[in-house]
Amino acid sequence: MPTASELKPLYRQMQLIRRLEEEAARAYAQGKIGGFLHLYIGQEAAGVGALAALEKNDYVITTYRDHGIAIAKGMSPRSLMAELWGKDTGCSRGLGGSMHLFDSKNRMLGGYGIVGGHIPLAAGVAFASKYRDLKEVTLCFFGDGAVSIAGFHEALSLAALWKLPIVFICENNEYSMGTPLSRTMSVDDASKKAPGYGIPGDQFRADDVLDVRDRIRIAVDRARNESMPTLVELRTYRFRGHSMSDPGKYRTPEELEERKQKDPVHRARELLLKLGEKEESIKALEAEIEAEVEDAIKFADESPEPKMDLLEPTTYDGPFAA
Ligand SMILES: Cc1ncc(C[n+]2csc(CCOP(=O)(O)OP(=O)(O)O)c2C)c(N)n1
Ligand SMILES: [Mg+2]
Repeated sequence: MPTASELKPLYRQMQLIRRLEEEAARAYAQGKIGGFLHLYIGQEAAGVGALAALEKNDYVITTYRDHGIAIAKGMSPRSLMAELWGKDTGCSRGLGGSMHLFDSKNRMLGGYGIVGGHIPLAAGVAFASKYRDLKEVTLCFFGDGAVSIAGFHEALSLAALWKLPIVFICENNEYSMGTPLSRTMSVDDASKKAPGYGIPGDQFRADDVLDVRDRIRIAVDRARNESMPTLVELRTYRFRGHSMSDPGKYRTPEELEERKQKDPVHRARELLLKLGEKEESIKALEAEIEAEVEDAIKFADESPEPKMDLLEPTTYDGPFAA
């Protein structure tokens, strides 16, 4: 039986991510954020649960839908929001934006816009840990759309062959932009591909954050102790459009409503109450989160723009390229 004290910090992270992104959507509509903005709303239990299975020195790498993963790996809300606002105080000095969050101190290695492009990079990170004989694990997140990309197959093939300490996590939210799963994958479950590489697979719904933590921990332990990769498919759903410019006409309002009934953040809140946490104590926690979100917005609003002289050295062979 789980306890309220183990669930509370995970609920805190999920609610913080949810509120930061709701405010980011508002800021986008106000023109404070440029470029793309892909929200993680609805998928929070996947990232928060999986990262709860990691040790501090483990690595994570993910797609452009990266805000929740960055926060769950320890990035500060100020650093995130300032990056979304394109400000100099952001995690990538305002030059990367939403899709290119990066936080080497917390071992969050991005934020990648090319579908599936980062999966071989993740295998490289895991290779480096193994080569240096360090007991570190790499978690690599990608969407269902990436399973049909060459990089996915190359990375899994080598990770399996070289027995790399990595967990591949397909966040299957049923759509690649507006294209449903049935039109992009030949099987209904990405983890069915694991036996083809000779590695273990797992598949389950990512609605319950503690369940996600416990199941991913099995794969993380396998990576750390046996240096054996695992391919996991997490079934999830995004409540917002693919990005801010997507009106979502490819799905019915009924489908969306039905999925919202399983909202992982509400579910964690209800479970907290069932486990004996008092309503007032949850409200106090939520007030604390609101203050943190407000502080991050104020910080982003008031931060300076990136300096123009960063442009050239960060594009080619300047100090950042070293
Ligand atoms: C190689 C490549 N092809 C196409 C695109 C355009 N594109 C951006 S996101 C996306 C859909 C990816 O869907 P999925 O992997 O399921 O991730 P989700 O957005 O659902 O999290 C596509 C096709 C791209 N960024 N990279
Ligand atoms: Mg998808």
